[in-house]
Amino acid sequence: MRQPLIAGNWKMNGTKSSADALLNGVVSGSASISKSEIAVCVPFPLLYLGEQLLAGSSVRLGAQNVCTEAGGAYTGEVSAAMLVDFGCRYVICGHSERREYYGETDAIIARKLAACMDAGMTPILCVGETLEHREEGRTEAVIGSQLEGVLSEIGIDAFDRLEIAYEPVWAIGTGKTATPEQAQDVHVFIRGRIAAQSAVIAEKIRILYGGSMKVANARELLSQADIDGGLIGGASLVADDFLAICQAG
Ligand code: 3PY
Repeated sequence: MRQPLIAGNWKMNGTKSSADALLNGVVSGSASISKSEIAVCVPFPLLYLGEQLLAGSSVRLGAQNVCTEAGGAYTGEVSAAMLVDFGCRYVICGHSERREYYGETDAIIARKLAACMDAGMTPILCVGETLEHREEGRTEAVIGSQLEGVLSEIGIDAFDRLEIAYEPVWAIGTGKTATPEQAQDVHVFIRGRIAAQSAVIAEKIRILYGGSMKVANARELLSQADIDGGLIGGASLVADDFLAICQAG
């Protein structure tokens, strides 16, 4: 059995005071939730606060990006070792917003995955198709190629140490959500791609759904056999909503 992972992706939101309230709310509500593993991926400047406030709770801390390089003259970047130093367990890699706005390719994403794993963290690899891809019937081709693009760099064994999030780009920040059946179909496809190389890893790996998962649709999405959790955008910024999704996991 794969324990569901519900990870909040705060994106570029939060101040010290709003984060303080949100983290405290999540920590106190999490005490009564044992079904799901819970994580919050906060912006870099809030990591220190996250480390302090999550200490002693079961809520894990995560980041939303990492540098491909280990250290040195890379102005503005943050290394995997720095994230470990701040208590990070998870790092979101290859979110569609980073692929689209910051030109992250599969090769760059593969190096970020490797940097996280070398430092002992668990990356969450995001894959997903645009509306255009879906309408052209290219969903599986696009996701297959995103998976292949990293598999060819890091190898199948590395998939034992990461999580995958299927995030249809057309459902991100749009309020649209894939139907449970649409999401389940893609999750089955992803698991099948991994099973073609390792049945053992395919059975173990958690595949989360992301893309406007909210209280109203979480239970139905999370009840699908191959949906092993969620990567939660906007709803992770409201403690009660995020906790209700964790409860549904
Ligand atoms: C969303 O739900 O909008 C996300 O992008 C989650 O990562």
